[in-house]
Amino acid sequence: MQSGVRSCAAIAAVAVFASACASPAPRAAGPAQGPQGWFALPIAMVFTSMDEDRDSRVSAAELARGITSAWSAADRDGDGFASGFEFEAWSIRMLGDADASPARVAFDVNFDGNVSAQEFEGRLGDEFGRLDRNRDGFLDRSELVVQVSGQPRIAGGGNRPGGDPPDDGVDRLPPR
Ligand SMILES: [Ca+2]
Ligand SMILES: [Ca+2]
Ligand SMILES: [Ca+2]
Repeated sequence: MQSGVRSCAAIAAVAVFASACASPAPRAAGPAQGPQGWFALPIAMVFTSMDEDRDSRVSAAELARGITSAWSAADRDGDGFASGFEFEAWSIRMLGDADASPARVAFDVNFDGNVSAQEFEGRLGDEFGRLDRNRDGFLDRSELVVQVSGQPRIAGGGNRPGGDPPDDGVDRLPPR
């Protein structure tokens, strides 16, 4: 069972949605039941593409080089800014959707409608730090997937009194 869960997690890191792995026998879904299982974050696809040595984790050095490469893909005309159109194209290509998280507003710190190289690097660096839960300077696959319970959300969190860590805890970690 444990290895089955692990292989589902590995698959989830590649595919965006792997809810089919979640449970061989689907429960009777109530009306409030959401998707459940293991999910890879859209940003995980960006980070895993930076894994140059294919050791299945992304180092800080790989991140630095990966950001340079990702930026040249985002700023297609090389003017130093990713315009709204350029960023949308990059988001669809790399995150899978124009509205996938992190959205452009999360990059565009000064709200001028463009994402500068500095804003791009800053946002991806912040995402890396936020996801590196064990603070070892590497992003492992286990830090790039989240488990979603499918249970209705309770405002303010804490919907799992049973003791499991929050399934979406990566969103609650403070930035470094
Ligand atoms: Ca690596
Ligand atoms: Ca900006
Ligand atoms: Ca780590």
